[in-house]
Amino acid sequence: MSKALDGVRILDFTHVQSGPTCTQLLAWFGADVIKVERAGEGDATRGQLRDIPGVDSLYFTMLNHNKRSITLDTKNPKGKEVLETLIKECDVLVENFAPGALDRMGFSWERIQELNPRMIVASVKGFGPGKYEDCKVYENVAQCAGGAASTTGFDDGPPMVTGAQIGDSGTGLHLALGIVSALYQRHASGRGQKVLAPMQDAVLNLCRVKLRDQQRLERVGSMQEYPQYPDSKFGEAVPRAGNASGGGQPGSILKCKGWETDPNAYIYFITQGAVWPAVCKVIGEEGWITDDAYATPAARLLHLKPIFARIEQWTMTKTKFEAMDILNQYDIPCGPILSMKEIAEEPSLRETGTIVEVDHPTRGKYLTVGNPIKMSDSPTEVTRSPLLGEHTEEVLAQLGYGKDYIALLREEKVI
Ligand code: CAO
Repeated sequence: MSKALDGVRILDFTHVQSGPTCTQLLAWFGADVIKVERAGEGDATRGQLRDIPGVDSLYFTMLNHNKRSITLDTKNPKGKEVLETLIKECDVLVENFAPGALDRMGFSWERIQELNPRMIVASVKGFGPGKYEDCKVYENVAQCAGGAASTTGFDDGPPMVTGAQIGDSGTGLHLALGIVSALYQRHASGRGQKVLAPMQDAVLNLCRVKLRDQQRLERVGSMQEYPQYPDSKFGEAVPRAGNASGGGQPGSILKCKGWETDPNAYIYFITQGAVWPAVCKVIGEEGWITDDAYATPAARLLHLKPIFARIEQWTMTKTKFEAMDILNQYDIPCGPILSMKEIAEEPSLRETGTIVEVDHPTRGKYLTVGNPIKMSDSPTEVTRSPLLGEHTEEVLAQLGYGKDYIALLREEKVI
């Protein structure tokens, strides 16, 4: 079956997480992704957080499926010449080097345009133009600079980063959308263009609701769905909201049976207005259906803490899965707090290909997250990540280099 991005060739100059997430998605949609790695070393993540000595780490393998790997010293004149050929032959160059690294290598936007005016040059950087544009950035720096950390955690605790890699993988997703849009525009314009996804901007985009709340706070002085309301004071900036829902329907994480020993025996419970009578019936507080202090969403905002404390008395009598089954009978929105162990074993995620088992020649079988985006005409088959330089000769031959020259490049450690 054909794939959405069949025929698109990506020169993948990415490393660590943000860039590789992007090019992995493009590979899953059918693009031929040629990962160019430093001769002898490769992507630093191959050797980071290793669980098996001498074997590509899960960090690397889980971010580089369905790609081909070539090694190339792009600072060597012969290596630069090979890179020029690749630029001429590919549609998109994706990179997430430190600011200025591509220019220092001799491949400015102008030079790339000279070589291939149709080339799309897509970059992840920590910051966009401005006073921080030259800074190197990793995940948590982006979470802090993009507004996520100041708005995550509890009011009486420090700023908190989240386990979801919104700085790296979140930016990679944004960049992928920019690339496919630029490919689409190229059909009409015939030209490539620069695509930039700064990590700070991508995190802020995902924190959009908190900038909404900043403006509400400035206008109104408080926000009734926040746990600070009505007892504590609000300051000048959006406070950390603990586990309160970010939307118009109050929600909280509540203990379930077994919470004393299981750190994940919790459920997220949303007291959606439409199902309030059902909530009252389930927890045995039918009087709250008509009691003026509880009957309307506005009245309930004054008592959210005692309301959730009462609901928790009920959830603590059930496991998170029992509570989920009962609450779903009444259409009450809720969700169990699933551990990574439970997710890894979840049959429905296996069936949809979101959790996939992959075989690797040196590591053996491992679990990975497959393509979370499902397309009816472009199915994804997850194949293993390449070994370092596994496709160097294959790709160079495709580019027209003969066996003797490839041997010379190897001898001179260009590849
Ligand atoms: N051949 C020869 N040299 C190569 C090469 C190759 N195939 N591939 C890379 N290099 C060189 C680069 O040209 C650069 O050289 P200069 O410093 O002389 O310009 C050098 O390798 C190091 O590249 P780097 O600065 O990008 O790598 P780093 O480990 O020092 O920094 C990171 C890593 C992530 C902090 C930085 O790349 C960065 O800020 N990237 C943008 C933001 C980003 O994507 N961050 C997310 C990373 S995931 O958490």
